[in-house]
Amino acid sequence: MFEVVKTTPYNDQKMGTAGLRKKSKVVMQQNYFENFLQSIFNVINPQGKTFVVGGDGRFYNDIAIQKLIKMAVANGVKKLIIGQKGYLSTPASSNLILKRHTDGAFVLTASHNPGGENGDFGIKYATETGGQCSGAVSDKIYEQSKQISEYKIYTADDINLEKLGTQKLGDMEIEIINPINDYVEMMAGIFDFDAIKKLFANGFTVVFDAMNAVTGPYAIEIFENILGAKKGSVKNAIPMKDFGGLHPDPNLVYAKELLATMFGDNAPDFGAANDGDGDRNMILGKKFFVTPSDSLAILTDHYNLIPAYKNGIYGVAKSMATSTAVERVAKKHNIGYYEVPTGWKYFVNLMDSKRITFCGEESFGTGSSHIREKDGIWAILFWLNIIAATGKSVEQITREHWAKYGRSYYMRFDFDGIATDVANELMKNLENKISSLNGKTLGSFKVALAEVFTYKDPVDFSETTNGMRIVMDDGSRIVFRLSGTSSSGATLRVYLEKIEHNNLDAQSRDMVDELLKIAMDVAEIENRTGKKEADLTT
Ligand code: VG1
Ligand code: CO
Repeated sequence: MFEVVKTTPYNDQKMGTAGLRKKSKVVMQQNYFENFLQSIFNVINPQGKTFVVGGDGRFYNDIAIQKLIKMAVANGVKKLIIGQKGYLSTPASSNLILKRHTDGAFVLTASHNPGGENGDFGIKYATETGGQCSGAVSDKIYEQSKQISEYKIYTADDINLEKLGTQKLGDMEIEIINPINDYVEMMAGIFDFDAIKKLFANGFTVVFDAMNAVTGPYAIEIFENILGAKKGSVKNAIPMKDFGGLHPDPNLVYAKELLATMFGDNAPDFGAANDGDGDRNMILGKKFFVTPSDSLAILTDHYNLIPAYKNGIYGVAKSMATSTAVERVAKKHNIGYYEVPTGWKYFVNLMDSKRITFCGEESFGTGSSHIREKDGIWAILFWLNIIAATGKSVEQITREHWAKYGRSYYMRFDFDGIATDVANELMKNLENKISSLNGKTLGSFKVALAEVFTYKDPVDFSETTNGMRIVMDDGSRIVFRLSGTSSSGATLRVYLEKIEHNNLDAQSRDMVDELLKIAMDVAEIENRTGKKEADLTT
């Protein structure tokens, strides 16, 4: 039965850096999910269209997917392609959009944010490009959500998401697919699986932490079943609604178990982790951590070792906040180089117009034009492929990179839970004075460029401002921006980079210390937030 249900707007359904992200309890409010989905439908007109649907398995995924199915029927959607049990990693969903030529996807995830009834829930909406919708589209959806008065739904029993194959609900087709197969096939088409198999056969050891989120089943299939890593190499492999209480963010703070293993006695040769929805990655060697910014630079430098890229790559792009390590690699290889605002959606036009092949962000995101999202397992396979081809360790590869290109000491400091108006005031104040810093001496640095970062997309010419940067005349940098993924309050991110060509073996914290003091001072952080130091350092 088709129903039109009256509703009233929530006024907080504005998408951030990557979709809508809220506390689970907020999304559980009456009609909250329905309002948001209908707002999307009202903007995109889903009549006759096909969408991919999945999620990272977190709390409320199952409920939201059933609602989505019934609303899709009522809104005239032609077909939904759904991952079995409702599972799909973000990269797997992007692959399906492109491979099956669908009109987009809905991925139910709050990505690296904790899950559960007291955690976060989220929705990423992607278009036929394979990437998340543009800022212009999400603005329209937000406007819709503020005036929504009804939504359409089809009343029926819940759909069985276990049963593979095609079924019908009303006039809509529902195809339940294995969420892993297409993704595995794509990876096998990019990397030298035989070389990696040999590596494992020769005793190379690895530990992968899926953090009880969506990539466990993908990792078991790829690393253990296909490539032959020892059984049990994949840890926390079963997706859980609350991620077993873990915060599924693969970094030095939250991937505690993995770090203990990799920095302990008898550490395996290689360690890695992904986030909740499988688009982020952390790379570790024996007692050794690779910063995501370095990882992007190193992968780019070694493109010729990978079957899919060995004939040459287009350029490379990074988010502005990411370190400039990859810029030096781009120069050396004489390929295009772009700096975009934070958020993967800004890479999409660059990939579609063949300006770039690789891209990455400091926030543990790396990827290529094989899809239009960052891809955690892709990055890990890339590293394994380099190791298999060179016979070198993670540490050796990274140290050789520093020796050749110099080292960007890099750290990010997050100041969490700031009242929104305090954070906005802080940024406003900084904006007002930022250009006056040009040419000034700050401590032992001289400012070469201080500005609000504005990006003009070379394809659609849209302009986006995102944070501020102070670049010193030795290339060192301070970047300030507010997070667009926190589910409550504001988070100020301060990114610091110090470039060294000779001093390659120092502690990052020591190397960025002076920049941190300058940043605290210039932005009046303590004064305005009461915080003497960051809540989280990655
Ligand atoms: C953060 C990261 C950004 C990333 C985004 C989504 O955004 O900084 O680099 O693209 O999360 O990642 P913000 O606005 O909070 O800094 V994911 O893994 O949540 O899709
Ligand atoms: Co993610």
